Amino acid sequence: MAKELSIKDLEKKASELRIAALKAISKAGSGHTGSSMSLMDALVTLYYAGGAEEEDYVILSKGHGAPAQYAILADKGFFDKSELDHLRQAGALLQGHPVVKIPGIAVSTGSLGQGFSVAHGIALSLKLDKENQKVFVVLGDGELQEGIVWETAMSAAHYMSNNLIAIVDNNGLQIDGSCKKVMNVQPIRDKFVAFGWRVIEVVDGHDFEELIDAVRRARAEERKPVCIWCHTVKGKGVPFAENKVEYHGVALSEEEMKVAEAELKCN
Ligand SMILES: Cc1ncc(C[n+]2csc(CCOP(=O)(O)OP(=O)(O)O)c2C)c(N)n1
Ligand SMILES: [Mg+2]
Repeated sequence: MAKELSIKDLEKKASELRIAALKAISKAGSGHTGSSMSLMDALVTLYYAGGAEEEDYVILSKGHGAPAQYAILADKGFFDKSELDHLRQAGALLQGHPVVKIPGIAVSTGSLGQGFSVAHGIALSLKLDKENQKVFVVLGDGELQEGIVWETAMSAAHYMSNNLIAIVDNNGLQIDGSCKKVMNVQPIRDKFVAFGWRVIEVVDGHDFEELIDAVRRARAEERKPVCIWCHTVKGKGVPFAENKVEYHGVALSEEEMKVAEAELKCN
């Protein structure tokens, strides 16, 4: 079980990890800046305040947000922190999307939607083995446009997979525009409820108190798979990149990195 951290500690940890992820992307010269920032607080909650460190699965179905999870896994000692300096280099351990050869990564992801279905497969196998672990799986809102997401949602409700907890990183943006404009995914709550899920809304997906409470409630659900529907800000923590689709998959320049680091250190 993770050691109890105060809300202040969690905020500090998240800022440090944001800097680590941004530096790795910046050094690589490519990677998903906005996407990694928007899911960081949900991941920090799971790894540092949700008990997911040892016993549970944390699967990034939106695999392009990998730098956030890499920064956490390095901090947790799954591999050496120096690996972050080689992100996306040919032959390096840490590639742009998670792969199972990386310690701490259970499922290779990147093709949107697939991680969700594999996560449900793992949840089903845990039930068969009468294991109590939970499977947390993080999806982007644009990712919900994939058909496989709804096939998984339907089967998880059918099999009453209450050990599957989907976290939807609802930042409103996709790769090249708003989700609403590309293909509207709302109303997300109504869709999951119609498919037989319990939905827990997190109004501020960067508020640790709210996130911790949502994870606690999700863990207690006895019959249904749970969707933690988090309203987030793409690029969160880097003011000039917040809510800017232009920073979806772009590395910060050295100059931008300095500004971002100074901002994050003030938090
Ligand atoms: C099957 C598939 N189609 C397209 C892509 C290309 N792609 C990568 S990220 C992305 C946008 C994802 O948006 P969202 O799920 O909202 O994630 P965010 O970056 O906003 O967190 C797309 C279309 C992909 N990785 N997989
Ligand atoms: Mg999005």
